[in-house]
Amino acid sequence: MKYQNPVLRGMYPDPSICRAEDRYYMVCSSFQFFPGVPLFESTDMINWNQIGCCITRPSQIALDGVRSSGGIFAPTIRYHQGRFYMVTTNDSFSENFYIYTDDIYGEWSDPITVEQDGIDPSLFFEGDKSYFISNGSDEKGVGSVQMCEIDISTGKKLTESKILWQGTGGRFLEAPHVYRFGDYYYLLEAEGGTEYGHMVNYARSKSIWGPYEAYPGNPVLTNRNLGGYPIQAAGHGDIVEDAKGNWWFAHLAFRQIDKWFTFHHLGREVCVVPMKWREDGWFELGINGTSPTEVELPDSISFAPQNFSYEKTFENLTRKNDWLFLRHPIMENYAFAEHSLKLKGTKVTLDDVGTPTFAAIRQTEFHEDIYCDIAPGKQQAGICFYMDELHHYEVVAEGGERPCVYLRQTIGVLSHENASVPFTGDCCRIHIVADNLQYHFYILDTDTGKETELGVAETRYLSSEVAGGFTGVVMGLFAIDADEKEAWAEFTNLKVSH
Ligand code: 6LW
Repeated sequence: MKYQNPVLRGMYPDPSICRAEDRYYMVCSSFQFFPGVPLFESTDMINWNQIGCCITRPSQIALDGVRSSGGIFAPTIRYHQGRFYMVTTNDSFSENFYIYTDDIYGEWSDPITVEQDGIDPSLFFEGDKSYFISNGSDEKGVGSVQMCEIDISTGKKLTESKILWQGTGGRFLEAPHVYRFGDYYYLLEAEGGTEYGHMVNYARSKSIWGPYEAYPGNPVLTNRNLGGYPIQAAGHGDIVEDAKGNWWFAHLAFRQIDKWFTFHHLGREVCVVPMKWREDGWFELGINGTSPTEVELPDSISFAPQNFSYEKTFENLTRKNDWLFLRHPIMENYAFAEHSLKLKGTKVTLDDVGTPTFAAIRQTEFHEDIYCDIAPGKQQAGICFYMDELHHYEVVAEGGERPCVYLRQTIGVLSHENASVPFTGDCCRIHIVADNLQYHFYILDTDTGKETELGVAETRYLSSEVAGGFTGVVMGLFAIDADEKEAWAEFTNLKVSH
């Protein structure tokens, strides 16, 4: 049977996976968004179902004033003696911490910090010992994997941090994980930067503290030589043996927008590839060391068929899993109802490193068809494709005496507004057609069915290659009110289809 990569689409970067009996769990990074660290469950490693987020309380994470792509960096999830641990970095405060839960469907603990620097922390448990691993650098600034033993009940270090391995010389050594498989400890990491040169390397040792011997076939996985291939930047990932003895590697990658358009705007996504053991105790990842768009597995490995089509509406999107907010949202400004969302704008705009009234969902496919009715009330309200505060496109509807709607595009310090189009009544219907290269924005006259184009915007200026950073595009409903009149805008009939 065949499956398609990415298995999880849209901004779900830096995956980490673990097994608890016959179920698999995955977490991803979330940066300045709240709630943080989305959490998924799977029974077959191919189909992933979101069951919540690990960070659900503002008290678990400092996000105020955190710049875009700051905040929560790569997490690791581990299951040990009936307890789940999620360890990550708040990069904006250079703080490594973990939280835990005994109920994967419930709330997670408050954070426990660990005094080891570096990013991409991981945990390894052996017997009653707990090890804390992260990237770091030596006194000359050369990237390294470092580890210490900790007391898992307090986070206190029980040993000094020691450098285990310095990788293969690629830039940005990150995503280290330590495993014990058979006689060896295996140390996996990623190098090359989370871009087109991304790759996975590993080494092994009979002692956890090393010395580690590099796999002679490194990089064990990379798409860096597949120029123009739809999936690029295969790297940063994690290994799991499933309950039937099959081995898997889940990792980040992105889809570039076209063969000769080396841009990606949907963020880093999750691919899964098989892992194969060799007789000499080394392993191989992927298909000939690459991560393809389609993987054929032997019939003995069964999984449910994938379904990539969707229709997202107010009725089926959930607060728990789907809606994202910037930093620490002021929830009194949001009224979620079964068939609508009402928003109360403040003077915080989409250009600010603050918390505008903005409820977003990830854009998960290049091609999307979007409808929404907007009643702006006495403020500005609209739909925004948001990469960061400097890169976003939005349809803005304005109420008042002369209701109108227009397209605004912000690309760095450039801001452009297309001509506005008037509408009658309180409400306008917006239609947006997204493809890999462009967004087309329309206002639709519901009486005549006639569409008037508001403008066209190019996806590439919302890409990571233009904007920088580690996030991807989200589509948000927003309200802005410079006078803070306590007015409400209402959104109804949202339909996002693919
Ligand atoms: C993450 C690092 C990386 O912590 O990007 O691909 C950083 N890798 O491992 C932010 O996602």
